[in-house]
Amino acid sequence: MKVADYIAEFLAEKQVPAVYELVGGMITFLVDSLHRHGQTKIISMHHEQGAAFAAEGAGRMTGIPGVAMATSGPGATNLLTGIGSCYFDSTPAVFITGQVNRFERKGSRDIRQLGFQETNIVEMVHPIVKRAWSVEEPEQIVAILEEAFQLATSGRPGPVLIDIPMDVQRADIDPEACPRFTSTSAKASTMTLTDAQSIRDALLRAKRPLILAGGGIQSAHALGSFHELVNIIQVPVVHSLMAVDALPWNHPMNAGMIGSYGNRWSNLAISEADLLLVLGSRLDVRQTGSDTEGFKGDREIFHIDCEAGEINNRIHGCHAIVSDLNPAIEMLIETLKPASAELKNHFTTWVDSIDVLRREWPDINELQDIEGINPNKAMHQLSQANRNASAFVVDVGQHQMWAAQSLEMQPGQRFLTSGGMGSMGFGLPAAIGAAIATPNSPVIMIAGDGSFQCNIQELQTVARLGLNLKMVVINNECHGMVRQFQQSYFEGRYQSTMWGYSAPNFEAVAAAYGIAARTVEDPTGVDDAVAWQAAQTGPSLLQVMISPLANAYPKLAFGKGMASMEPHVLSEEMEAT
Ligand SMILES: Cc1ncc(C[n+]2csc(CCOP(=O)(O)OP(=O)(O)O)c2C)c(N)n1
Repeated sequence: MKVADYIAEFLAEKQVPAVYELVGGMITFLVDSLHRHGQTKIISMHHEQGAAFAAEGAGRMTGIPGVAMATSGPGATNLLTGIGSCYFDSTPAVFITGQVNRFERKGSRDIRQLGFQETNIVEMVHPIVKRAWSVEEPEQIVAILEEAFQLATSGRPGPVLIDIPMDVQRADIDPEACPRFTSTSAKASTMTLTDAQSIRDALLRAKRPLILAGGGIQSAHALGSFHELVNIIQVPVVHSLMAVDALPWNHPMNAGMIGSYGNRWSNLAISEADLLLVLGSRLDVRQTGSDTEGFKGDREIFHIDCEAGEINNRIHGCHAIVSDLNPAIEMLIETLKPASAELKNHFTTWVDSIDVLRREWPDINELQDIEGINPNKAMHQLSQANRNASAFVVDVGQHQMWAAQSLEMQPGQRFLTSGGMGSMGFGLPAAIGAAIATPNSPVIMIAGDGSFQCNIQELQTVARLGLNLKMVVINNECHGMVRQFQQSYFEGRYQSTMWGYSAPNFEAVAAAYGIAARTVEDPTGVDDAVAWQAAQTGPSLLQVMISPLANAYPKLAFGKGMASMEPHVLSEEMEAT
C-alpha cells in the first residue's frame, strides 16, 4: 500500500477524530488518502496557524494527539506558533508536513533552496518539539508513526513533527515487512512512600497549608485522583492560569487563582500559607512574581513534577519529588487516608480565614469606578448562562484574565488558553478544535478585539461546519493588556494599542459570514444577551462593548511580595505584560 494510505489507516486506528490542514501540493497525497479512507474527518482551515491551534484544542480536550498537516515552506512555517504553544503547555500533538521530493532537496549544496518551497522545517522546529523526523525511506513510516504517537502522549505530553517528502508519500510499502518501533521509554519515576510520609507529617504540622494546582493535573489526566485527594485531606487549593478547571468554581476547597492577575484573596492566601504542595505547576514568574526568595520564605514547599528540571528552578529550597502525577497522587491518597479524620477539621480556621478574604475582596469589586459593562461581572453572567458548555476557550489579553478570575467553572468543564506561548489568535481556532472534539455540548470562546483579528479568517470554518460555538468578543477597541502597561510605564502614550489601532464592528463581520450576532453595550442588557446566545444552537457571536480604559486588576506589584497588588500598591520594577 502507499505510505499516504498507511498514514490514513494508522490515524483511524489511533481514533484521531479529525485532521486540521490547509492544503498544498506537498500534502495532496495525504489529503487524498484521508479522503478515500473516510474515517478521520478532514477539517480545512484558512491558515496553518489556525490548523495548529485547532489541533491543540482537540488534543487538550481528548488526550488523543491533535493532528495538523501543512504543505512545505510557508505552510510548515505557519504551523510554528501553534507547535510552540503545544510544547510550552504540554499538549499532545502530531504535526505532519509535506516536503519536496527527495531528489529535489538541496542536500549539502551551497545554495538556499532547490525544490520550490523547500524549507528545512525539521531544523527549525527542533527547540519546540519533543522530536522531529524527516522520513528518508518509505519503510520508516511505520516505526516513526508509532514512536511519534507514543512520545506525544508519554511523560510530559507535547508536540512532535514528521516531515515527509512527496515521493515517500506515494511510495509503496508492505507495512507487515517494515521495521517496527520497540518502546525504549524508561519506566516513569514515581514518588516514594517516604516522600508521601514526609508530606503527611508536614501537613499534620502545618497551620495554613495550600495545594497549588497547575496545568499538569489536566495534562496527566489526574483530575479524578486529584479531586479524591482534596476531598480526603480538605486542604484549600489555589491554582495557576493553566488550572482554572482543576476544581469547580464552588468547590469548598477552591481558593482561586494566584499570580500576576490572580484573585486578590488567593494571592493574599498564598502569601500567608506555611506549607505548599505544588502539583504539576512550573512556579513560573506569572505565578510567583519576581520576588522568588520572598515566595519561598521559610515555609516548606513540596514540589511534584514529572520533569526534574522544573523543580528548584526559580524557587529554591523545595522538596523535589520527580514523579508522574497520577501515581504520586495515588500514593498520597493511600498514605493520607488513615490520617483523614485527623486532617479533616485540622484546617477549618484557615479555610474560614480564606473565606473572609474572599468576601472582603470580591473579583467584581476590583473595577469599582468602571463605566459601562464590568467585564468581571459579565464573566459570571456568561458562565451562569452556559453551565452545559464543555469548554471555555480563551484568547490572550485582559479578557483572558477577567475570564480566569471570574468564570464559574462547572464540574467537567475545561478552560483552555495559551499559557506559556501566550499567543494572541489562539482562541478561535482552538475553540474550533474543542467544538469538533465535543460535538454534543456547546463551546464558549472568549477573545479580545485584538486577538480575534489574529485568526478572524476562521469564522469561515465555523460557518461552514455550523459548529455549536458561542463566540464572545470583549471589545475595548484597543490592545488592552499592553495599553494598561503603557498607562503604568509610558505615561499613557498609547502608540499601537489605541493610537494607530482599530477594530471593526464584529457583529457586522459575523453577519457577513452568515453567523447570528448581537452587540451589548449596557450593563442592564448583559443577562438578555447571554441568554440569547445560550439559546442558539449553531454558531453565534456576541460583541460585548466595554470601556477602552478598563484595567485587569488586581495585578501583582512587580518586585514586591504576593500580597502587594495594583492598584493599591504600585510596582517597583518594570516587568512584562
Ligand atoms: C501573537 C502575539 N502578538 C503580540 C502579543 C502581545 N500582546 C499580549 S496581550 C495583547 C493585547 C491583546 O488585545 P486584545 O485581544 O484586544 O485583548 P485585551 O487585552 O484588550 O482584552 C498583545 C498585543 C501576544 N501575546 N501575542
